[in-house]
Amino acid sequence: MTHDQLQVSDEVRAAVAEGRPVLALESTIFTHGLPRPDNQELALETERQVRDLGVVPATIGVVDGRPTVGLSSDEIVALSNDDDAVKASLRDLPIAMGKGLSAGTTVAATGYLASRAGIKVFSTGGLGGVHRGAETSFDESADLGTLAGLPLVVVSAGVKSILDIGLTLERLETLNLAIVGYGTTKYPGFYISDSGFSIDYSVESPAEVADIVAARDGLGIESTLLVANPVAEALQLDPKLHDEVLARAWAAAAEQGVSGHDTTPFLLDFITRTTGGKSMRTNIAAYAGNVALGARIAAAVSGAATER
Ligand code: PSU
Ligand code: MN
Repeated sequence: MTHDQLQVSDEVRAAVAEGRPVLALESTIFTHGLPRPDNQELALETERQVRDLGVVPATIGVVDGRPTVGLSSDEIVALSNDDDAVKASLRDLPIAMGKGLSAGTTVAATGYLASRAGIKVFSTGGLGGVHRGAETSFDESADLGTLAGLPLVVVSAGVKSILDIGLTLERLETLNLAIVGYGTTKYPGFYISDSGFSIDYSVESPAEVADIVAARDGLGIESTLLVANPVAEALQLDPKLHDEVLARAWAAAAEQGVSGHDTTPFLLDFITRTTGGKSMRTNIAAYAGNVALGARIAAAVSGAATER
């Protein structure tokens, strides 16, 4: 990719060059993950939140065929309201470029572009993973394989419980994707603080994450460190409601024959509509928590942090 093809905003380019903290943010969350107009509000508010923490936000997406790191507010608003914007994972990027399409970028595509621009830390809502029934459908998000080859830190509230969490954790192990819980060894299920699955390690501070990253980079290991950051219990979706709605969402997807890259948006939309906005509140809280933590980690990784 030449510099002409990858558009990096002046602000992001300068911050990366000077070693100041930058936090990458994805765009599928607002093009395909949330209904309007909350999607646009969330994306803009997230950028403000990152700036308030003294970190440069780099929202990443594709504008008229141009992969862009550091979308402007106008571009975020346009993408949020573009009916023609596609969902682009890594494999779709060259196609979107060739065809001049606009696109929301998934974690895989965002992580790739962030890395190309020299950014090391990326916050998202929920990571893609292994779908239920993957043993026959083979539906595993490209997020996993892609992050396995990128030297990033990705903060998420786990994978959404629409996925098969046990199988996802197995795949993370196979792919050498390291995972630590932030303040917990209970793996979060995005809408719920504890998915029922455990992970081996927790970390207690951004500085501890920075130490792990320094060790990884020192060894020349180029795979993402995943930081699982649970939503506060007080803000989680009621676990009983969660289980009920989830069962109905899967049934609806099967009944309507939804498959492939439509699966994640379909299930998320079903859950949002069915819980009457309760899941949305959790979604927004979880994302805000990941953004705040990602910003602190970006500061720690860049050496700009004062906290220890
Ligand atoms: N998980 C969520 N919300 C989302 C996504 C995942 O809770 O919006 C998006 C992310 O951009 C993720 C993508 O990278 O869906 C994964 O899609 P797929 O399963 O088709 O790879
Ligand atoms: Mn898929």
